[in-house]
Amino acid sequence: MSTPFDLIEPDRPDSLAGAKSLINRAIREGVSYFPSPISWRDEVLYFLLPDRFSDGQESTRPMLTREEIAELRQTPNRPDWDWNLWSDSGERWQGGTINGIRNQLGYLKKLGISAIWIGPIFKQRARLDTYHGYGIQDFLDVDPRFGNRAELVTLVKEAHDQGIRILLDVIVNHSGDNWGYVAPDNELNTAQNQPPYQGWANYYGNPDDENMRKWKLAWRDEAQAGFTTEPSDIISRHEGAWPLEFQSKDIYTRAGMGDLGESNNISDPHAQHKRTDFLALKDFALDVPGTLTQLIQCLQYWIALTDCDGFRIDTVKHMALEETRNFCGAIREFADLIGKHNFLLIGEIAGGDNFQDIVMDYTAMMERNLNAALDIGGARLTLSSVAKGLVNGNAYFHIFNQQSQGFESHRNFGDRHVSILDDHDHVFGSKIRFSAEVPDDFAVKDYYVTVPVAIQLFTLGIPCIYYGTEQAFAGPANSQAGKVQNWPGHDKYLREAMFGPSHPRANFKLELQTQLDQLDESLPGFGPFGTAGKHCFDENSPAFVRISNLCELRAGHPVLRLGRQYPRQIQLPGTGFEFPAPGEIVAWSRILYNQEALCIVNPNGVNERGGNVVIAGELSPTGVEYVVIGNTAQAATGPGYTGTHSIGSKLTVKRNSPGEPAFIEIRNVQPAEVIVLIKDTFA
Ligand SMILES: [Ca+2]
Repeated sequence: MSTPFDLIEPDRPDSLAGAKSLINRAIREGVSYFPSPISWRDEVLYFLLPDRFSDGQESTRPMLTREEIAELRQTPNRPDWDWNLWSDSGERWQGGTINGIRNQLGYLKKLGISAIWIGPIFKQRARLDTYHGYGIQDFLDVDPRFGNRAELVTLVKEAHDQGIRILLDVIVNHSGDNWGYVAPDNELNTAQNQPPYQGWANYYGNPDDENMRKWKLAWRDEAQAGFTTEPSDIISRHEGAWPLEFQSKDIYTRAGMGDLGESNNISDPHAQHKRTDFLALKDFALDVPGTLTQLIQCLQYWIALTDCDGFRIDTVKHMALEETRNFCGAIREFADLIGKHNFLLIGEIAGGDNFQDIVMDYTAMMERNLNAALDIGGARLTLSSVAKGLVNGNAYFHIFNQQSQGFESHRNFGDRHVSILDDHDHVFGSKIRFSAEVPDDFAVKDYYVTVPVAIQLFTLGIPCIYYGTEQAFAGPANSQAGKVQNWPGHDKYLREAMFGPSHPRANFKLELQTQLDQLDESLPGFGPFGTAGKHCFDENSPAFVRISNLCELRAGHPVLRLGRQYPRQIQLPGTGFEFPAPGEIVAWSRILYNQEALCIVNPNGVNERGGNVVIAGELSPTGVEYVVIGNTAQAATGPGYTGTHSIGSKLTVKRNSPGEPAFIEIRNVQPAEVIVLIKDTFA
């Protein structure tokens, strides 16, 4: 039986003919592929940026302890530390690799992760700082700063051996800054980006428009200067774009830089936000026959070669409905053919709820052949606010009803929704993580993030945890943040290097080999909490211990993954049953068949909280018992735990009087802690 390892050739294909040859071999030779899960609702996703997660060298540096982090918070002025240098470093390649991810699979397994979404690993321009991976130059190769194709194949295999799936991050809407626009009579080396937008059907170089006719498209050399208009001049793999087919100017829209947020005519395939370049990144003309097919073949190549389990698809908002549908359909057919019958396709639709509503509903996603969409609009901010006790819990639960489209509780939104607390962009809100906004003097700062993660894990949908969440990454202390330039207004503050490099890679303007071999010793590494030289893979940190406990619960109880979902009213002293004010406990049930699980979080960061929580009276006569199966405070404390609701303890269903709601008495939940109970109807 062949495996993907048998397909690896010494060099990557120059052309799509080479890619198709590998795809055909995979089919002909009957390569054995890892099957898809039956339902992605059973999985817990973890999103990481390959440059920022691990370089595989953590054993050579000390671990940043929680004691050190606490001490840093109490040190407003650090001697020998320049915040501006640390901040500058954040825009550089830090040195994370594919082998680094391989090295940390055990850590992720222990956390309870079952699928990793890896930021784009494809080859970037040699001398640009696109460490995030979204500016691709070679669609058929791995960026050498991340590693090589064989290492990627090995990563997927080793992950599968541990029961972990791998999702690749793919970009179909645009390519990297591989060429520039040259104004009439200008030299090629003046090739520019972002000339003014030209509306449909015009474009730079259009022979039918007098003002556009003389504009040229110049391919960039290794050092980013325009050097030729002729594809035949592109020799080095660091020049122009690859594969060969991507050296045709006809597959690019060439409309210049327009408004990415322009929201008129969202369904118009020729709207400005569909045709514009993405800043310096060049829009693909997916409406030109052949372009989409070529991109599909590139990505089928990566499925055949790596045995990956799904794609997160970038910038879907900027692709027409038919283009997304055809892309996803073709990917899905190929995956089906090779035995991956539930290949995951998640769309990123930025731009807020105006756009989200178009795609974040059930039928619109089916129209696009997507499995699910990332919930990065207003819902992300609502989740964060609910978890901080700033708004009523119902604000979050209401979103599911809004988007149920008449499917109601038995369908709801389930596996069509990927919940997000933090990510690498924060399209809305401050560019800092949940934990960064928690005051330094809160005792719960190192694990407050357990609350939103519990909401993600135990509500409808596929939860996605952003790397560093389990370490409560928070950047500089509150007292130091004022010294950090652009805080909290820059993407980099969401992208600390978890492995804690001492220095970033050599300057991206130097030759690629120098970047691979040397460090830039003029800058500190962009490590977590404003440090350099210490990693943060702490399997005993307060957030890690709690989140791993919750992931284990989720894996062990189908009702927590698959059940219907009901927010629960609560009776506080002196009130009736109602949805309480912000800062009180938030409670909800999941019901599967006749089994009910009750989830309770205390979003109050300072005070303990409790109340009488409604449960499904029709399933539970007075006197029935619920048993505590999860208690994060106890998970963190261990055998010395003396608080309420210890694991295994039971609570009896009560009613104030016949006909009144059935409830159980939840008392003294500590700040930022989580309690889960279950009624085992099968006992
Ligand atoms: Ca587009």
